[in-house]
Amino acid sequence: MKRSTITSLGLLLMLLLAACTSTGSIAPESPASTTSTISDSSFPSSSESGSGQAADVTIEVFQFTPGELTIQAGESVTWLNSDRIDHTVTSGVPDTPTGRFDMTLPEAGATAVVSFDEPGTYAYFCSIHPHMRGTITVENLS
Ligand SMILES: [Cu+2]
Repeated sequence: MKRSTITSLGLLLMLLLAACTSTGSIAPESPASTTSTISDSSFPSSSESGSGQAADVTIEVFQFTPGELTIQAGESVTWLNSDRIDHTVTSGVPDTPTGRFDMTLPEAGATAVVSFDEPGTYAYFCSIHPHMRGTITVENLS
């Protein structure tokens, strides 16, 4: 009776010691590996955006930049999506699209080009995020 109590006490001590050593060896490793994973994934994403595309209007952080652009008749406008989500370049305003152009730029780096031959003011927006608006003013060649 007494011997079995001693044996189970010894087993308990061994289990406690084993538990202490295993948690002690895991703890210092996990914070270090988490930190390196975060910095590894954030570095390539910031360097990817410099693709060298010649864009007239950049779509970035839910905005057309510049929001107002003036060109000469016969010139074209290139839009570049720098966000990692879909945007559209849709002619008109959200309630009344003109149907002149409606392009989806599905990812970062996607571009769309529209040429403007007729002078005038062309409003456009993003049909996914209607608060995103822009204007192209086409001036007559003189
Ligand atoms: Cu959008």
